[in-house]
Amino acid sequence: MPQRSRGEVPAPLRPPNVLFVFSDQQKNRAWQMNNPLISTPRLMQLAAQGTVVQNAVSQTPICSPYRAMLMSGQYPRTSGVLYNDLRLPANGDRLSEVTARVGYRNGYIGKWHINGSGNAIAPDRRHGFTGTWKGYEAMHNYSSGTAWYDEANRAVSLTRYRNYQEADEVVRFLNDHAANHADDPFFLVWSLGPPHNPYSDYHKTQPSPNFSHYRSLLNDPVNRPPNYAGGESLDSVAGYYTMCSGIDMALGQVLDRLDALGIADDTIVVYTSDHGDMLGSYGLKLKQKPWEESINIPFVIRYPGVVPAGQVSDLLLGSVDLMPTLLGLMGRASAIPSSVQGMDLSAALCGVPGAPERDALWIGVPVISSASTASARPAAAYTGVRTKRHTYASFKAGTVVAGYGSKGGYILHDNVNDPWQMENLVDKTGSEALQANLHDRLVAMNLEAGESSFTLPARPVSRGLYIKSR
Ligand SMILES: [Ca+2]
Repeated sequence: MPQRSRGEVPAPLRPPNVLFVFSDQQKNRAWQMNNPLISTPRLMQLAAQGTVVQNAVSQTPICSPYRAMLMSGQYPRTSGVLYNDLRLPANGDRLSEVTARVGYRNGYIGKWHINGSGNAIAPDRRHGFTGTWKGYEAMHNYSSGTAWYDEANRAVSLTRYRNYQEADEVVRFLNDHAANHADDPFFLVWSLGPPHNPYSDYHKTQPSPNFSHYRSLLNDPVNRPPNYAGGESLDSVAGYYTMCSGIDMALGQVLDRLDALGIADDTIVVYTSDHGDMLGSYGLKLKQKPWEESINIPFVIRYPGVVPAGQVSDLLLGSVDLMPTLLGLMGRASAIPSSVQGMDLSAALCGVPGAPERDALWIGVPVISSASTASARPAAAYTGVRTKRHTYASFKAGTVVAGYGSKGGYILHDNVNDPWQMENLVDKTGSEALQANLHDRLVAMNLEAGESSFTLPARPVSRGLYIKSR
């Protein structure tokens, strides 16, 4: 038997196709595995056939920074995309440029949001997606108006609910692959708009169970998240759940086509999201916050015969790790550019004994733009670390947050003993050694992420910024 070095994924006999699917603003607690009330049977099926990573983290949980990290493998300070509506600079080494270099046919369908502005993205701003392109920068119209701009930047109208119209395009791409390009592997990204607000736009999704079912369930407080405290209406929560079920139906259409074409075994399918949504937890809205509802995202991967089926993994997987990990799974680790700062975790995903893993991830929104602040109050700049067990974060001293003053502060949560993060352990008796250790790690990880100038409060204060100690 040939010897392999530690942590190496066996080279595939033929390069696998990659279908990378991500929704917008879907927290990890918004699918059936982590909330049995939310019906997502097709994602459950994918999970049974693949591996679920429960510690997938959106390190900078807002659109443009996540998408820049996906495409660059770099921290926001390095790529320059620190907040929304900043343009990811071209450098020739973005994920899709590398996949093209190693022989993949690229395609992109859906929301882009790393161009800075304008919904018609110029071809030289597509970072190597030179083939199929049904893209737009940022729109959250789901049932009428423009669907996307095509390869020649012609506007195409929505004729059905966005998910399903996009699924038709994915199917068209897959059919074309099977008919005309079966010998060339593809790298197709499908970037869905839902379940991003407006949550009232659920009504055209027509999934089952539907809005009325979820709204009725939520009348009973036992069916609400334990940390739900208002701030986002139950109608919005029900609309959000409905959108998650609607995505699942569209995903099912695509998974069925992979089966029908006989290419499911040759195709890596990833399902994830760009970040979550507080959705009323602690009374907060939206994202850009260090709590699980904001940073912990679904991550399901199916790669038959390579990634174990039916596994639930506690691997820590960050946004900067996506690009090197995908290239590793393609058997193209040697093509990972030196500009990439993330880790290739493909061997760990494949269950290779002794494969390298992370024991901590940097998290942070080091800069809040004025536009972002307006749409996501209260929001405050922070940096932190997320380990498998703990979340520790520092809000920037002097950051002005509506209703919370300008003191800055720290949070420390034990996500095993307190999964809903109800208790802030900062400065609690018995937390001293843990807190000191995590603080040292935060200082080190801020250095790694290029945030060493982030202003940390002199020492942890006794009250968290949002959650008062009990
Ligand atoms: Ca987003």
